[in-house]
Amino acid sequence: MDDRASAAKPNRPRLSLHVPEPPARPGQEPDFSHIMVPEAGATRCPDIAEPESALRDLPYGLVRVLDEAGRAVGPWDPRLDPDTLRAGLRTILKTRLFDDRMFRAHRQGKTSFYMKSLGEEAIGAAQALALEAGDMNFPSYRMLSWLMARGYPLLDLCNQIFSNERDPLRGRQLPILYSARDYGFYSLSGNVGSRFGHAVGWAMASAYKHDDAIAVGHVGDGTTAEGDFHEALTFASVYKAPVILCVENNQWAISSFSGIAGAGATTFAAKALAYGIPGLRVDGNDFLAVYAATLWAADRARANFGPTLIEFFTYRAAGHSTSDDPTRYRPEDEASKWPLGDPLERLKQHLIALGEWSDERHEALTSELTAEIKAAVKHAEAIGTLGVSKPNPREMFEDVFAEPDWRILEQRREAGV
Ligand SMILES: Cc1ncc(C[n+]2csc(CCOP(=O)(O)OP(=O)(O)O)c2C)c(N)n1
Repeated sequence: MDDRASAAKPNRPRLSLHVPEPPARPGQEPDFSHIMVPEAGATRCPDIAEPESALRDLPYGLVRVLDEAGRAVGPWDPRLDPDTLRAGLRTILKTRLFDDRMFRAHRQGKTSFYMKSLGEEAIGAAQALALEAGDMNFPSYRMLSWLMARGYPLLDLCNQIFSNERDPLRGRQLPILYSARDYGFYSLSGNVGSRFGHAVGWAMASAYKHDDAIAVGHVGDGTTAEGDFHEALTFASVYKAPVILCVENNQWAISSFSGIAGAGATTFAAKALAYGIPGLRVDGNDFLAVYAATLWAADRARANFGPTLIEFFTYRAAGHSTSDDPTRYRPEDEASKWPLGDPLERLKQHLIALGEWSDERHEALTSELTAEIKAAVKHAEAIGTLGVSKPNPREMFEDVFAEPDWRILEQRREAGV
């Protein structure tokens, strides 16, 4: 075959297929030298009324507010008061401590599955605080910090994760696929990408009804390779939906790196250009930058300027889930070398630099939150952990459709409940 091809076209180079490879594999030195980190404050902050045609440099910048010394600098500084900053810190810390506790609970056989958001907690935390109560988040599974910021009860989280008889979703979902409409948190789905279209549809409905609520949707970098991503962007652009579409570029899908989803060719924020909507690229480990970019996009949406695509540039410091072993596909110490640091440490440093926080207060908060989590876990354990107590199987057929569908009726009959 090869011989025939070269004999037929002697002057042509042979084609070669480009298969992207991450810069480092297990056993090699982590290599982030390809990542350009602009100075904090370097990316401009345009007026929300500027047309998309004037914003085309933004997808190639990186909105950063916190500098190396923990100071807030530049035009994107949201000038938050210390109470909001402390609320952000508390949320990030609570999410991290809860994640750790649940990861251990999985190893102890108390739940079947868990996913951490380690390193990405600033995104949900800042957005939950920046957006309003009537707005709706169509989340990815690394958005626990949104629920933490909005005060969702820890006991309900534990009951769902332990799959016990008080599971608020009555066994209809995986342990970490939460649903909490009253907290602005639309049901999660195991089908990655499906929430993007729903976010756009919900936002279109809000505009159609002349309401004032906006939607925010999330996908990971890997999920941008799904058709749902592109369909959602088309609808959002055509109907100028009041929606913020977010890509959490945490560098990895399960074991495939972001290059497999196209990161080598352009930025994820730049995907917005083809749809004629603004794209922002934002330091996802910088609570202030996430807050400011979210507000900017929310203000645009509320003023009928339409959707914004935001790429949050971050790093998934933990494994993909409890089923994953990241040491099989990336250097073990890669997370510690991430050039944009740790969102918890950076916000803590900022508050300390402002004179609004201290190591002692941080330790006291850690103890307080640890005790709160421990109490919720103990309470949920008393109700039951995996396999020990269960919701009544009959309930999984209820509250699925407004009127029970014939399939539901048939399945319920077959199950004899
Ligand atoms: C439609 C669909 N395809 C594949 C999967 C299997 N799957 C679950 S998570 C995942 C990786 C997603 O990666 P990314 O979007 O980057 O999110 P991250 O886990 O990095 O936050 C895949 C392929 C799925 N759940 N749904």
